[in-house]
Amino acid sequence: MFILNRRNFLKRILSYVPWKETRTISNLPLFANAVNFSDRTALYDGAGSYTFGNIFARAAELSSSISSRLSGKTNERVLFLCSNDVNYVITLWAIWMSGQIAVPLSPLHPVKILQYYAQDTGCKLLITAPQHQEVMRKISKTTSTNLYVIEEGLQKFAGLNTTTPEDLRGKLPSDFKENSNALILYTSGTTGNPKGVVLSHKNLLVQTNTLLQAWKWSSEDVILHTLPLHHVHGTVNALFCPLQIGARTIMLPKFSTEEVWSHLLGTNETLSNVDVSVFMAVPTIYSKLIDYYEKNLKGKKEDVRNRLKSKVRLMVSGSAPLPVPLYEKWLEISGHRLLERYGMTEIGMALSNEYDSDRAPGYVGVPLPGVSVRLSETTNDIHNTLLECKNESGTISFNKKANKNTQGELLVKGGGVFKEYFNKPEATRKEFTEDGWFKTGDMCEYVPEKNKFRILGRTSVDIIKSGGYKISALQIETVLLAHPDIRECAVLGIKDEVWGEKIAAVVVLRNGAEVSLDKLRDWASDKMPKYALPSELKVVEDIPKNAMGKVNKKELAKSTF
Ligand code: MCA
Ligand code: AMP
Repeated sequence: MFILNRRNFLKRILSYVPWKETRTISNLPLFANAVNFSDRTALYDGAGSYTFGNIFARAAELSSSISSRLSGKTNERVLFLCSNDVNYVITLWAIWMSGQIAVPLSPLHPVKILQYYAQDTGCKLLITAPQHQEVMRKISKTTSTNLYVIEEGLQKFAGLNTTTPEDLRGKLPSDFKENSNALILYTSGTTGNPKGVVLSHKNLLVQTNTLLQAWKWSSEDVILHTLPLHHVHGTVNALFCPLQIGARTIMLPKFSTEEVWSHLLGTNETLSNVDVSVFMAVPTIYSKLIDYYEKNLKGKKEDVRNRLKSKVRLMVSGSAPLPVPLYEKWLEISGHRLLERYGMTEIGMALSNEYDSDRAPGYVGVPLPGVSVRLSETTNDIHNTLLECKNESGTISFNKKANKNTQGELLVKGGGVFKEYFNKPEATRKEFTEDGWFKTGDMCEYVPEKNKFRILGRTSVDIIKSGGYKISALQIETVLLAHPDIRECAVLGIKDEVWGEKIAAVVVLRNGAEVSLDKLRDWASDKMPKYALPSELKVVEDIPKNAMGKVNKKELAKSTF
């Protein structure tokens, strides 16, 4: 399926024809496909607009520098920190073109976490844009890794339209293999440090092409991108899809309610002539957009609804449960039934409401094409299959008559499922059943009346989803326990209308000590990202435990908040 080698690549270039509207899904890896849309605009960011051809050409040039810095070696881990702009795409493609594995970093992460990623991946090169060089110099120093600061003006260069498809010929490394690793994204589990999820080029291609088909992308589309670029949602779903199909991306430097509304309504000062047709976000973003609408746009109710109905064709929600009231409120404002889907860093997207049929609030639909799911009764790590459902090229079938509600842990198989946790064979083994199903740790229900699945919640209370970010309660506890005044602590996810869950810390202090929430957040701010800082603090005399010495977090949440 993934058929890239030098000969095919050249063949593709030679068969280049000027762009025409297309829904053809390509099997070329993400960056190589750019030659099909060379003259088309790929991206708008705060500094300008860029064609596919120029991004490709600039990336090809950068890839040569990467190769020489790595003495021609391939398969090395290259960590890069760029803002949400064209530099990100150029750097990512350049890393891939030189045959390396890209590890995108987030400016939201403090130095300590970035250092951990550099050490854990055994990174051989750091790349950054000038605005992040101070942070990256620290990482470079402490990990003794070379740092490459891409020069100022990279954006300007990428905007120059001087490249022809012929110029692109032969830029691909000849040792590009079907199963080359492409990307490492970090994710938190219930135990230990964050793990690097290794996704191959083939995984990414399967994930991207599945969504292109299922959600009916075309090169006519324009997506408004406002998500972080170190997770699957902001990368595969919201960036790789448009890049792969030749569509355009408007990339915002960060989420802003005002900016998003201005693009959706066509009132943005610089891009008023570019109509957004696709939008993807986490439920917290929809909640914040609704809040802004209530305060600023309610008077233009009809205009807002008409505009969104006529210009936007697809609005997606995911990464966390979409509460039914939020779905309904958004429907009232925009006329759009949010398409909710379910995914995970390790598997990409697995379940999705169907583009053309009902979108049921509270449900995440059915397996995407190529995905199989199981609901399993799990006791002591023994998995008893209750129901199995697969989607083969759009045809959905069950292993038995599915005529009653069935609940179980969700297991997943498919071409998008990751290869491994980087350098952690034992952790990888633990996450799969013996017959190769990935254990998501999410409880799920099939409801025959709706003919759809819905997510019931995590099997572990120690995984918190806040603002769409997955956060390990145990990792926060480990940090807080290093505080000189904290003797004991339990970190909980407390239900919250805007954030989904808020992070709450219940602490027992050492004799005579006093700690306020603000001071605690200050102290922890160089140890964890801002979105993981507790936003509730309760000081207690004692944290109750059961006979096994374990805290019942559900009970603790009920009795404390
Ligand atoms: C920030 N604040 C918070 C939180 N985060 N308060 C409580 N809980 C939080 N989680 C506070 C800040 O301290 C600040 O307070 C104020 O809110 C604004 O902070 P800011 O950082 O500016 O927030 P924002 O820019 O409005 O961010 C909200 C956001 C962001 C856009 C929803 O959290 C976000 O980008 N989330 C998306 C995460 C994502 O992409 N997840 C996908 C992973 P003060 O003003 O007092 O300082 S999951 C995935 O990829 C799988 C595969 C999937 O299924 O998609
Ligand atoms: P992450 O590992 O950061 O990719 O987060 C994946 C987790 O997000 C899943 O295991 C689910 O718990 C949660 N998730 C993603 N999409 C949904 C959704 N539509 N409804 C409920 N939970 C979701």
